Amino acid sequence: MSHRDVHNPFLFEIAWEVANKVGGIYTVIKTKAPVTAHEFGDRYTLIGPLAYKTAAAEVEAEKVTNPHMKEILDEMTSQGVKWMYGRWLIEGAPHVLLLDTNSIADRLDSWKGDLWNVAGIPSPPNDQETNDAILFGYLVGWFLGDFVAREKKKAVIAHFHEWLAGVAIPLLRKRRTELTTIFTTHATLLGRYLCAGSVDFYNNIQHFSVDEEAGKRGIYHRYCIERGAAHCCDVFTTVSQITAFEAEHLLKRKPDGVLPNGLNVVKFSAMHEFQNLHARNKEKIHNFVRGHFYGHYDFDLDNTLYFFTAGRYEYRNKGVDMYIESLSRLNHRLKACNSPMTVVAFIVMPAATQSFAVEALKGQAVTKQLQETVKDITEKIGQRIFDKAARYTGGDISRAVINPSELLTNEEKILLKRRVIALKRNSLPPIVTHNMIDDGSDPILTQLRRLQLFNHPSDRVKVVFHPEFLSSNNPLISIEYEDFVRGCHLGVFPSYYEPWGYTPAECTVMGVPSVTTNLSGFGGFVEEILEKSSDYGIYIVDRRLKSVDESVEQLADCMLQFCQKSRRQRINQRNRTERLSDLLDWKVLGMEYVRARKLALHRAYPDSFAGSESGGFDQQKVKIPKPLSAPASPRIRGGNVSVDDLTSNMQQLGYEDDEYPFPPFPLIVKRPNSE
Ligand code: U2F
Ligand code: UDP
Ligand code: G6P
Repeated sequence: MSHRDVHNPFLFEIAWEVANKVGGIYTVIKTKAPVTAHEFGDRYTLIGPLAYKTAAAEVEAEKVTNPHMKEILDEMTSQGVKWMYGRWLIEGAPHVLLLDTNSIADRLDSWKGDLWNVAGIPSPPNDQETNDAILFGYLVGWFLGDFVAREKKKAVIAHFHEWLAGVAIPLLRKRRTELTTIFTTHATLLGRYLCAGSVDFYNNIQHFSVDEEAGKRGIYHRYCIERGAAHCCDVFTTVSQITAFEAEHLLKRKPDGVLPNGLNVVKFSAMHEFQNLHARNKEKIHNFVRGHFYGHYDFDLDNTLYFFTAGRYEYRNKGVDMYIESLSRLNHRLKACNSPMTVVAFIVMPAATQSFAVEALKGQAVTKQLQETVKDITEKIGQRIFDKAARYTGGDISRAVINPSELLTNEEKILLKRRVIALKRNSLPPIVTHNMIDDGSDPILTQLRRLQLFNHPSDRVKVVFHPEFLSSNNPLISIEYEDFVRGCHLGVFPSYYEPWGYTPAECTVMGVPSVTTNLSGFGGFVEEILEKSSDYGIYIVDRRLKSVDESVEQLADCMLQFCQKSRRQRINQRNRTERLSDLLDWKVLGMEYVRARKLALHRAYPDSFAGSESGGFDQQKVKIPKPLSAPASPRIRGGNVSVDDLTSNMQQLGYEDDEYPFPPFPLIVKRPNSE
């Protein structure tokens, strides 16, 4: 390759979820944008698909100022490609280029033929997702190829996320396009499919016949795209050690490094503000609970804890099976020890529904009516007390004070009784808030019923399955997901397959304790850096070395211990949890992306580094912004090291020219009993 300026490269980041929310990758790109935009400025452009429904709300169109890009896009327009260029309306406001795959659908067949000839990747006719991936890949390949042909001075990095954006990688490699590519996979297709079935995944990972397994599941062509991208990129990365291990065996290339997912951490100027937010949002959840449990609302909200799990509905992969089983054991134990505590355990996972359940809506309505009646009456009582007192003109002062027995009028008493009678109910509070299409065979409902978690008054663990994501427009529980998390006490995510797992990480930065597992990318990450993470409100259930039954037991124990904490201990623990948020900030974790890009540049443009001692690299150490320091920072595994020390240690992580330090991943999993 010719000499190019590797110190001020252009960066293109390509993903199906750019300005297009589907799953966790959207969170990755969106939250990372501020640090990357800060580093690259106008040399940074994100490329995604043009989804007309959402694009207008996500992106503000602007003129293309880069002359090369303008020429290319004009040319593409003349050939029928529709696109949108602008600023993504998020923090950091990066440039985005959205390409309309439908506008060029007439080329699909010829591109499919080409993909087969060039890369040996087959594509069946009716897989819409794959068709989109191919159209998108060819458009991206076209754009980037033309860009490096015009931009001759600066190096160009193209960073692709997930197989859906991966088609361009083998094309660029085959065409010897003068740029460097990074491919980050956020899961493997085969891993996700195998785990969702009843396979003992981690013990057999070395032995799967990958082509055959992909073929059996009808995803061979997708698998080929993923594997092609992994093998043709200059630098291959995943989001966690566990996914790196998985990729090595299922995609047959050992990743060059791990890029853990960060978050854009917002610090409140007053440390205790997040605690106030907890109290305020908990009040909103209380309101829902009063309504939902009407007629059976005999427990004390001051001694009630809110647990929840949330995410895409992947029953086994997200560990919902384990969550419910452990809740049942917790229920028995709380009963056995006569605990004063009640746990309300939520499951927030979208599933197919017809409507809200009438019983659930009725509960909210009757309690709201009662609340309004009580509010009306108390206002009137206040007015009466005031009137009587204000009329005092001297003499016996006791006559100026209303007689307590006359506080309520007869009409008010009747109205109040009527409202209270409406609270009587013959059924138990429902375990699910909606009418499910699949009521009879839904795995969550089936297991709740099997374990008889029916919200009986004697149950110390109550359950509420909300088969829809939360939003403030919801008539039952009107709250945004983030506020709901803040109002809860414990997030429980006992995943079996979880390449990263944003949900427990989000809990952490909001100062909400959570449970994860050592099979999740996030759990592995935490285990590596913290000595005793449970002290800081991150409980890690062992799903590697323990049988299913032992893991369930461990989770039940951990929830029981949590129930035994005093309010003061909970407040204290939340403070410690929140302090870990610096570790998850992109300002720190973004450094891994910096290193991956440097490695990619070095591999693709070795000539541009010639002449300097280390193969041409800046010897300058990468600087990590110092996190907020707070006294008594959490202890890091391996000794007396604080979070602050860790971040400064990370500053010392020098970059090795051509090698990405990749710690070995010792994964030993005990065979589960009941699989
Ligand atoms: C990972 O989560 P994702 O957000 O990638 O999960 P999804 O968006 O649901 O997609 C998972 C894969 O399944 C594919 C999709 C992805 O490759 O293209 N897929 C599909 O084939 N058909 C569909 O209808 C929907 C999706 C990971 F699981 C988390 O742990 C991480 O936190 C996250 C971010 O790194 O990435
Ligand atoms: N989430 C949401 N609304 C909800 C529940 C969850 O927006 O009611 C989000 C949550 O904030 C998280 C994402 O869904 O960002 C789930 O990401 P995770 O990495 O846990 O799993 P993935 O879906 O990527 O496998
Ligand atoms: C926050 C608030 C406190 C409140 C507490 C309740 O810390 O600032 O005023 O007492 O939450 O905590 P709990 O764990 O019982 O919900």
